[in-house]
Amino acid sequence: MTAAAAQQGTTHQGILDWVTEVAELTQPDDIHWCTGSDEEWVQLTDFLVGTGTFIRLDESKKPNSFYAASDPIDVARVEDRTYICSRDERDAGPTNNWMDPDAMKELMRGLYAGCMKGRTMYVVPFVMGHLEAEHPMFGVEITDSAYVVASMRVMARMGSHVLRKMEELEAAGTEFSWVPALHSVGHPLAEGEDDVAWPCNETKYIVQFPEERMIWSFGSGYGGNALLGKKCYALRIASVMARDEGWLAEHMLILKLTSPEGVVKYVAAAFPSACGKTNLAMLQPTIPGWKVETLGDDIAWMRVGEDGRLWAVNPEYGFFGVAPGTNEHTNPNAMRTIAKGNSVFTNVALTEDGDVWWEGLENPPARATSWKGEPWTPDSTELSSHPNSRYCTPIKQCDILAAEYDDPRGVPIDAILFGGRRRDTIPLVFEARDWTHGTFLGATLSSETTAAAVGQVGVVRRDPMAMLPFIGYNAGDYFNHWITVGKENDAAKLPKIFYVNWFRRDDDGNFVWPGFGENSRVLKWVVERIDGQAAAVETPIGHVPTPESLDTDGLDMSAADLAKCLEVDAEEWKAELPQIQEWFDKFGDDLPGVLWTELDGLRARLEG
Ligand code: GTP
Ligand code: SPV
Ligand code: MN
Repeated sequence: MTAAAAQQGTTHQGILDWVTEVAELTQPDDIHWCTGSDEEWVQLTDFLVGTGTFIRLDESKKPNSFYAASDPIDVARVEDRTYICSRDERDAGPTNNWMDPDAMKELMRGLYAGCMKGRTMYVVPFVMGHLEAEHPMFGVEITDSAYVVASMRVMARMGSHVLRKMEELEAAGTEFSWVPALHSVGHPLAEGEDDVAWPCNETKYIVQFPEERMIWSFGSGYGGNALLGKKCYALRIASVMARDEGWLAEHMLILKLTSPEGVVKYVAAAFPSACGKTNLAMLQPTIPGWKVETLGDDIAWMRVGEDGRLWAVNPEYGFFGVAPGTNEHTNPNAMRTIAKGNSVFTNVALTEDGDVWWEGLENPPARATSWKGEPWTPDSTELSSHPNSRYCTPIKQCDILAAEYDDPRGVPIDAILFGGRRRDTIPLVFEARDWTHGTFLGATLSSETTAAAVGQVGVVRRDPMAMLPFIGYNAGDYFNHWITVGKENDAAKLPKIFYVNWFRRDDDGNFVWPGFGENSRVLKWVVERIDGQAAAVETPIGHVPTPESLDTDGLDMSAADLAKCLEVDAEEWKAELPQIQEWFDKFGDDLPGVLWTELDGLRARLEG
C-alpha cells in the first residue's frame, strides 16, 4: 500500500524513494502530500478540532484561529536531547551533544519502526527563503502531526508550488539540493485506540546529520523540536552550509529604521531565545519622526554581496512569538498582526468567550481555562499560560512588514546588535572597537536562561551570538568563520557591531531601562554612531554613550537611573574575566588565537 500511495505524490525520484522508505519503516495508515491550499487548511484544522488538539476561537475575536494546549512534558526546545551527529566527534565541538551517526540512526530506526501506525503521514514540501532565490533552499518534512503541518503552513513557504519547482529543476537537469526532515510525535495508535489531544513521547531526539544535510526528530510536537524548517534547518543545518560556502546563518531579527530625515538603515540583532528579538523587530518608536519596519524576528541568512556589504534575508514566513508580555504597549504591531486571525496559539489561556489571554495582556478575564486545562481566575496562584507559550501568525499580516521582505536579495545590514538578559555588568549599549572585537563580544555573549528551553531558568550562561543551541558544528570553527568574514572583506563596508542589554536591574530587582518602544533611543544612538554623529566615551569594554548623546527627550527617567543604565563597573567586569577564560578553555586549540588576544586586551584595559 505505502509504495503505491507514495507514487501519486511526485515525479521526483529522490523524494519518492525517501518517502517510500520512511513509510515502510513507520507504517502510517495514509500518506498525504501537502498542497498548502486553503481547502487543505480547512481539512487539517477541522481534523485537529475533531481530535481535540485544536479549539476554534471566536470568529469575531480571532478569525480562523485556533487554541492548542500541549502535554506538560512537551513545552519547549529540549537542548539535552538535541544532537549534532557529525561523522567526527570533533566537528560537533564542545557545545553540542554528539553520537556516532550510524549508532544514532540504528537507535532511531528502532524508535521510528511502526511509529506512525494509526496515523496519516504528511509530506510537506517547503522552501526556506524565496522560491525565486538564486539557489532556493528546499526541504521536505515528513510528519505524522497535523498540528505541525498547520504550523508549517504559517511559518514557511510550503506546498505544491514548491514541489513543482523541484520537479521542474530535476526535469531540466539543474542541480539543486533539498533537506530531508523526518518528524514523528512517536505516538502510534493501536487498532481502535483513541488519540490524545497532544500526542508525544517521553523519549525525545532532535538530531541533525550535518554532512548529509538531514534532520531526524522524534517524540516532540513542539515548536523548534518539530517545525523542522526553523531551528533544525535554517540554523543548525544552514550554519554548516554557511561555513562551507562562506556566508552566515544567524539567530537574528532584521529591521529597517528610517530617520525623520528619511535616512534608511538596516539592523540585525542576535539575542538568545526569549530575550527580545520579536519585540525589537516590531518596535513602535517613542521618539518622534522615527519609523521601524520589520523584515524578520528570529533568523537571518547573510551573505557578502558584490558591493562588499552584508546582505540579509529572513528565510521564514511567519512569527512564532512568545505570548506572555505581549500587549498593546509592549508590541502593538504583534497585537494587530494576530488580530487579523489565521493564527495558532499554544499553551496560553482560553477565555470563556472563545478568545486567548496570557500574563501581561490587558483586561484579564474573570475566568479562563489555563494551559493545563484547569479553571483559572486572576486570583489563582498558578500562571494561566506557560512562560514559553506562543502565537504562530503569518508575517504577511504584519502592517509594518518592509516591502524589501519580498526581495530575494535581502537588505544590506548597517549594524549588528548582540544582546543578552543580564541583571548587572552589561550596560544598555556599547559599540565594539572593530569587527574582531565585535566577534569577541558575540563569542562571549552571556545571558540568563529562559523558559524557551527545558531546564533551569535565570542562570547566566555563555550563549555565543545567541547561537549556543543552534550552531551545527564546532563552535571554535564558528568563531573562526566570523573572524574570516571580517578578514576577507572590507571592514568599512561590513556592519558595525554593538552590544545591548535591556535587562539591567536596580537594587529592588526592577528593570532600570523601560525597554520596548523606548529601545528606539538606543537604535537612534547606534545609527548616529555609524554616521559619526553621536558622542561616546571610550571605556575598557568599548564605546559607551555619554548621557547627553542618548536622546532622552520625553523619557521619564532620573539622571541617576540613566547613569546606572550606562555604568561600566570595572569590578563587575573583572569578575567576568575568569568566566570568559573558562569558556574559552573549553575550545582548546580550536579557539581562534585572536580571541585570546582580545581577552588579554580587555584584561589589560580593565587593570590599566
Ligand atoms: P524567541 O522567539 O524565543 O527567540 O524569543 P525573542 O528573542 O523573540 O524574545 P521576545 O521578543 O519574544 O521577548 C521575550 C520576553 O522578553 C517577552 O516576555 C518580552 O515581553 C520580554 N522583552 C522583550 N523586550 C523587552 C525589553 O525591551 N525590556 C524588557 N524588560 N522585557 C522585554
Ligand atoms: C527559540 O527558542 O529561539 C524560538 C522558539 O524561537 S523555537 O521555535 O521553539 O525554537
Ligand atoms: Mn528564537
